[in-house]
Amino acid sequence: MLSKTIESALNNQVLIEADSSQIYLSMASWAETHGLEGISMFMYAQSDEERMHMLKMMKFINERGGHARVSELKAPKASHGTFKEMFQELYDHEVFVSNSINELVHKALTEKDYATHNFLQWYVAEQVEEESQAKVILDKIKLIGDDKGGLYLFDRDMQQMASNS
Ligand code: OFO
Repeated sequence: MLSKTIESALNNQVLIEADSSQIYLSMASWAETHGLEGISMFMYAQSDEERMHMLKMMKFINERGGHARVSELKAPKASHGTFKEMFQELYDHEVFVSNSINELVHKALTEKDYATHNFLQWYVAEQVEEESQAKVILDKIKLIGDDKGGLYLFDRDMQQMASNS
């Protein structure tokens, strides 16, 4: 059975995952309207993944005797200066999510809720992967610089990443 404190902390994370899905959906749409097809496919896939993170957490809350809440979401920003800035925002957002998961893990331990602690390990591993993926993308972008041919290849790479994830 979840304590009220853990239930509300998990519900807060549900909101963050839902918010992440919205942010990435908005990035996908922006990229699609800028001819960045591969990047948009990648961002649509990221958005779906975040929704899956949200659903997984909702199921857990309900299974453990809590009540998973669906909250109102604020609209993410609709446009981005450049795709480089967009990927920097993606990276920063993943770091924010990792910090939030770490806080949750800490709370679960403090409350001696080992079931939740165990459940959260999946998110810890997922965040390591997502942060490192975002970092690899930023490194690639640095390599491209202003090379147009490089951007074309990068966009194709992103399409590949989207179909592998
Ligand atoms: Fe990429 O964040 Fe979910 O967990």
